[in-house]
Amino acid sequence: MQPREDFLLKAYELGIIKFGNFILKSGIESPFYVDLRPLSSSPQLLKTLANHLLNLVENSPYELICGVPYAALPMGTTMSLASGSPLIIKRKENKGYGTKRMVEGIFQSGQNCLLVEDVITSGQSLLETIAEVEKEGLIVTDIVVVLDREQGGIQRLKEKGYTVHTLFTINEVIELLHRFHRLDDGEVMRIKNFLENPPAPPQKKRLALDKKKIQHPVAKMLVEIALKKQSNLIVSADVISSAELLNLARKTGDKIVAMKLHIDILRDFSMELIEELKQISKEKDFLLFEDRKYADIGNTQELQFKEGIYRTAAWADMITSHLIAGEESLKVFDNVGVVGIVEMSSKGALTDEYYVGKALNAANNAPNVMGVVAQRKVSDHLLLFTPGVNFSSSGDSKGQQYNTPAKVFSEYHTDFIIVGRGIYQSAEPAEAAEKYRALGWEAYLDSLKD
Ligand code: 5BU
Repeated sequence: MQPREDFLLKAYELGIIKFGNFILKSGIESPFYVDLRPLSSSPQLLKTLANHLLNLVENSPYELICGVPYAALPMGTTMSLASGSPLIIKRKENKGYGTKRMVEGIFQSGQNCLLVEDVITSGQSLLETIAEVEKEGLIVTDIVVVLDREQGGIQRLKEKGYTVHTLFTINEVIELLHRFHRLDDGEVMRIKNFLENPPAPPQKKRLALDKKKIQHPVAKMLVEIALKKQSNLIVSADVISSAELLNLARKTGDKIVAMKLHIDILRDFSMELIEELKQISKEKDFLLFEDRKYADIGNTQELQFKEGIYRTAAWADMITSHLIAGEESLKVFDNVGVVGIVEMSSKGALTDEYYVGKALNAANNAPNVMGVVAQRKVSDHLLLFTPGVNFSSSGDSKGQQYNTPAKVFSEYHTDFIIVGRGIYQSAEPAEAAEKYRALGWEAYLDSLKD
């Protein structure tokens, strides 16, 4: 018996592959289930596996090793111990607790990092990990995988130019287990049939917005409007006169879920304007969102929110607030949905990884926070708002940086796009809003397919 075969049979005895009926994460019913985590319970087998994996990559140019969490972490560690190549750790997600970066360890930009993965299916999670590792300035050329489920993942990675080394394919595992009498003919037939004709995953009936564990009443209202209007669009009405503002509200009101305001840039603010705006927002069913970006101690924020000439507390459904003053200072925003600023769109923004983690922590702890502004997916239960969206421009001369709706929905998994100049500076704001609504919604639906 070859050493690889011996390893596989021993690993099988540990329970790394089970046969029967299993519902996978995708909703597909599978006749087998693979879980390599029990390997850590046998240090000897883990060592043997690490040596097999190291043999596969002996001619690869890596300087660092990174195991994709969690199952491949012990594998990467064991490979690091056996080879002497340093290990780096990629966090599974930035949950906002603590302050850590996405990749931990000592490394320099430009170093080549070998990724280690336990099982590859569609390749999606590996692609996401690669993107994060590359974002740190590391170079990924080679990936080593213990088991390929032969569902297109390897192909996807190869198309993107990565070299993938696999220890076993699922067909090979089935054949080996059959040859060594761990599987009978009937089971092999059933599994091969499944592998050759993989069933389509059940249709996702619910939208991502629906699935978020949304608690805040204003967030619920916003999502209801979004689903009704099939729109993820918030228009940023950065105009300086009441007439322009009301005109924009009338023209775009049907297409949007909320109108975002900087009420203090108006030259002719009045409470009458607010009354008219409220009337239009009721008729056309959108929320009023004051982008005030509070950033002070609670007492001052309360005065700014409730007093002064704008009396924001009296009319805004939603407001933005920086989180820099800490969660206690957010308590003063009652009867309104707070959108916390976690990360800004402008070039050179100081909202780095460290800040994002701390800000998210504060946002998660404040019950009146309904969502956050960021340029990436940050949370499963807070709504994500992304400004800096424009079809036709890549930025302005004052630091703004733009992305297309397709990019922010597919890469950041945003919930709502915020568009200012792309709409209000257009010759036909109503048409522009419809374009951002329709193409934005399409990009959003597309992003749910992965
Ligand atoms: P634009 O015209 O689409 O660039 O307007 C973007 C709006 O979003 C504008 O009102 C900004 O104040 C707001 N904004 C932003 O652009 N980037 C950020 O990170 C935050 C807010 Br927070």
